[in-house]
Amino acid sequence: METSSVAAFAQAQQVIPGGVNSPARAYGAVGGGPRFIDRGVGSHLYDIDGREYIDYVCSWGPLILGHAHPRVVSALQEACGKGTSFGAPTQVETELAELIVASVPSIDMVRMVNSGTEATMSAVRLARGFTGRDKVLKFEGCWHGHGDSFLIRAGSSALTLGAPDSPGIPQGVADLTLTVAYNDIEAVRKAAKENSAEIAAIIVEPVAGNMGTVLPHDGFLAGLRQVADEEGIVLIFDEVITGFRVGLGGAQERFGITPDLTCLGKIVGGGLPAAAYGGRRDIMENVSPLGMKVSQAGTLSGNPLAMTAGLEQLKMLSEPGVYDRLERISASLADGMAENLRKLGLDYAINRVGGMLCMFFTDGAVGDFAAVGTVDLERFNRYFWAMLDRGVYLAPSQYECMFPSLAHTDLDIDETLRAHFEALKEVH
Ligand code: KE4
Repeated sequence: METSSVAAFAQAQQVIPGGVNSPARAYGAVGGGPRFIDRGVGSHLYDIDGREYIDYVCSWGPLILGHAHPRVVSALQEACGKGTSFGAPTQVETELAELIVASVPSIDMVRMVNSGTEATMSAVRLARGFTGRDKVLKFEGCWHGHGDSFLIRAGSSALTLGAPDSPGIPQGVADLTLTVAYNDIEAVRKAAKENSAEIAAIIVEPVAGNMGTVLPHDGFLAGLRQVADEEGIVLIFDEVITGFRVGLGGAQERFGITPDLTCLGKIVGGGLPAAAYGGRRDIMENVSPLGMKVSQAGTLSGNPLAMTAGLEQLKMLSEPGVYDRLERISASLADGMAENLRKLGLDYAINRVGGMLCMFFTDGAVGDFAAVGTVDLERFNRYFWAMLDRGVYLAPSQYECMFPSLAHTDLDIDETLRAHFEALKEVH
């Protein structure tokens, strides 16, 4: 079999739609084709042609400790020898649940699932069951996975009416999803009044990570909390990205706002398929088999391997000084990028919270989806390839984040900043 990624991609496309098991990996946004990866070690990836990269995708967030961390690998090796899945409770599930409850301020009880999509779908179903209401309010530019209720964009109507964002989504589902501008608390208040007593949940990324990195404006999250309290709406923080990324307690701890439910994913599985939803005990005690018995189930939910990897990773993240180190690594990267922009006379925005950041190919501040819409995608795409050719592995989209890990060294940062400067010069 040819070893080139080109040949591997052609072969994969014969039997897998687009040759990938998640569309973003197909490089559709940036053109060309993906590099097939052979292995990852620490902060580096190696493709099947032996090329080495400094990795800022880190599997789209999960590998906050870097690839193949020795403690995670050895814990998994031991767990594998005891069997990979039983479909019966194991104590490692309880251990991980207890650590999540101890780490995330708003979580009294938590249910493990297999993906962030499952977590958000389940949290919304639970909010609908708990409130007896049908509508969900979400925000432009936020991604909550591929559940039907989320694949809705703000329709052509003035503000909020939903329109399917994918074939296969019934209009009836779209009619139940309201979408407003991120950071526009007045739009939220207006939608809540216009749909009074009909909204089950507000779901939000407390720091948006799917339109690049966009921070909540002062008062936005507190405003959501106030509207939810006034209107009897369940406030769901989708912390699939921010959970354990912007701090051990996630964005809710960093910004001091307590949601009713929280969705976790990525980091919580230590690189294996695991996610979770949890929150207020009086709500969670309605998840089947308890209370109202809101249905949710899964053959591999809480499987021992993912629990083992997630537990080992979260134990290491719980050690003193870890987030100070991640802050130092991430700040040195962002500050160096900003210095490069200054040297080149460029006024691009760099948004960062903890270990998630994004540089936008547009001048001036980027605080909402509309501002993100002004980026120069063609120039980003050329920059993406200029960085890849210099051994820096970024997400193939302007609408994703850079995720430094605790494995990134000062040398990695220096080499990244050198590539960044050269790549910016090349595309301007
Ligand atoms: P998954 O189903 O992909 O595990 O999680 C869905 C999800 C939910 N919520 C947020 C805030 C998310 O960012 C995601 C998934 N993130 C994308 C890209 N940022 C994963 C990459 C992909 O789709 O391949």
